[in-house]
Amino acid sequence: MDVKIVKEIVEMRTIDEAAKEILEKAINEGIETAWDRLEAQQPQCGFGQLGVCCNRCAMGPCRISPFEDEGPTRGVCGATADTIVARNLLDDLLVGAAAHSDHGREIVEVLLKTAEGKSQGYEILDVEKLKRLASEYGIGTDGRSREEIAKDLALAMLEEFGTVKNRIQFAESRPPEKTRETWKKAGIVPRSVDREIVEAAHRVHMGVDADYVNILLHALRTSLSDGWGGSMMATEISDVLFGTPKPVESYINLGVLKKDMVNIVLHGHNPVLSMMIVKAAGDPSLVEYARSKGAAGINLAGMCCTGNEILMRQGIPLAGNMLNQELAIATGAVEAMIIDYQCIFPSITFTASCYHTKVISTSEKAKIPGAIHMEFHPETAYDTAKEIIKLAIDNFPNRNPDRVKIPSKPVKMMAGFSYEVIKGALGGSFKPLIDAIASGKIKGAVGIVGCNNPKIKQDYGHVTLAKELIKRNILVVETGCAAMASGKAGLLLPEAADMAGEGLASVVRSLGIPPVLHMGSCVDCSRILVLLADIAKEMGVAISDLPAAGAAPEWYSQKAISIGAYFVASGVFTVLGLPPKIMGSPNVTKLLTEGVEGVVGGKFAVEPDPVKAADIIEAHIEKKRKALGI
Ligand code: BF8
Repeated sequence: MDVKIVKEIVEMRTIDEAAKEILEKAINEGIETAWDRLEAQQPQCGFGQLGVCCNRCAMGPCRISPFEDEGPTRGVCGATADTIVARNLLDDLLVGAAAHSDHGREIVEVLLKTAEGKSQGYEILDVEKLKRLASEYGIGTDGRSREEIAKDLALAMLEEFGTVKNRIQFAESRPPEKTRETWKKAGIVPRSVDREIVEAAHRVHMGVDADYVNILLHALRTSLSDGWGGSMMATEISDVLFGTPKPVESYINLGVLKKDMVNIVLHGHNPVLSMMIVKAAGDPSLVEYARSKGAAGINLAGMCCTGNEILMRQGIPLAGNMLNQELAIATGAVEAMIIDYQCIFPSITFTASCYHTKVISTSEKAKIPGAIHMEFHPETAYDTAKEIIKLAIDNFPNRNPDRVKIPSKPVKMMAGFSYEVIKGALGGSFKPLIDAIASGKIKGAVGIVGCNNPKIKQDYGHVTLAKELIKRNILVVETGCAAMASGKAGLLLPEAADMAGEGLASVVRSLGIPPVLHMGSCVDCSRILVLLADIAKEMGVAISDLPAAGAAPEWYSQKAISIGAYFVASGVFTVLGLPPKIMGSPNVTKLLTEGVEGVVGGKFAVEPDPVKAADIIEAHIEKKRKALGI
């Protein structure tokens, strides 16, 4: 292809400079990526985009015409556009909530096995947090060993997935009373994690819930069981097992791969795998083995949220976010991509087949044709981790140096801003932050979260919105792929204060922190919930009263739908960069963008232009400040 045309294509697809270099290489080598497949799918189904296609029973598939007087207005069962759209949305959301929560359950199970001495290589690292959580659950700690406490805590949490307790502790003890009141009034207090998800799956069956309002209320309840349940347990117990994050410095983009080392990319979500690989990669016998194969050592790089987990706790560099996954392989420098689950393109084995890269799947839940499956179990975790790394090392001599291209400039960043670190930096109380907000130095705070989506130029939505907000003296906290986008753009550095408004800049400079704070992986959006809850409690208000908002400028995932819904259900105004598939029902759209505010205090807006999104968010923050009298 003509060099100029290739450059133009690349410029349209991403703002990540390192990704541009490799995307160019991929195009020249004929390697297909998600951007090509999106193009091949054009035009995408209009009915599907509007959410009015129903494919859940064998009388269908049915579709409702979006145009009045044109085509059927009911499916074979009689479902209207409202019913179909609401059911489809709940279906998406329950899948997202299940993904987060199943991940959470696995971590709690590892805690249980570790407490019982049945796991290999894991330990309880944050004993203080373990004790704090145990007290929250009413579990005694005095005179008891960490294992005894951990066993009781793990069992109490595992019960919250089922139907025995019918209450989720964090959803009881953590939100401000005023926020919980709104849930009680609306009848959406989550009862248990699995119960809400299973009930959601029941409700979307033909002939069950046909009332769109009722369906959407359950969607909010299901999302709360994720945010204040499954995801929060994932975060807290990951901290107990692997340590609560503290500020770390590291590097990001495809330039973190090393020419002379065995490169292993860790891709997926659960730190149970990635943290063990990190541990095993430090084993002197493996480092020696890598040298015996002609490599200078073993280089680990994170991808997607499992990358965030090992960055936050160990400072392991990040190769990039979701749309970087195929490009990492296209560098020609990756010996192994180790995956667990979620956000992993099934195409990566196809990409890998064009190079020497081996894809190693590890979860019995997530096998990919073409991958080598080496199943990971807590009981044998360390041994399996070593075996996987050995396989990567054995692959090093197969690398073809003529096909290797590694971008030269990784970007420095700072991460590790857990709830505890932020509170600690403020001197143990949120009062200084509240004072800064009251004085107007900081106008408010926004959580930018979520994914990449090839429908939006990679990282453009995230980075533009973050820059706009900090310029307007609005503090930004981030997780997931959004945080990585900011990392690549240099926003996760204290020096980025230069891009912030005067007030915000003065506050973050005095604390030595960046104006955009990396709070972790997507399940760590629960850290944002706790932060908001505690600030609201200190101010004696509901979360919905705070000058705060959420945004997901480039979301793609069903998990992001669940996150957006639990933000809204917790009282947070949330702006999406892409419309969810609901526009085929004006009633559902109106309820989610207007009516729901009167019920839970939060609502959705959709704005693809990140500058306009910043305008909307700023106006919302000003409105909330005024209502608070500041
Ligand atoms: O769980 S931000 S693309 S990696 S879904 Fe996935 Fe989205 Fe990235 Fe993290 Ni979250």
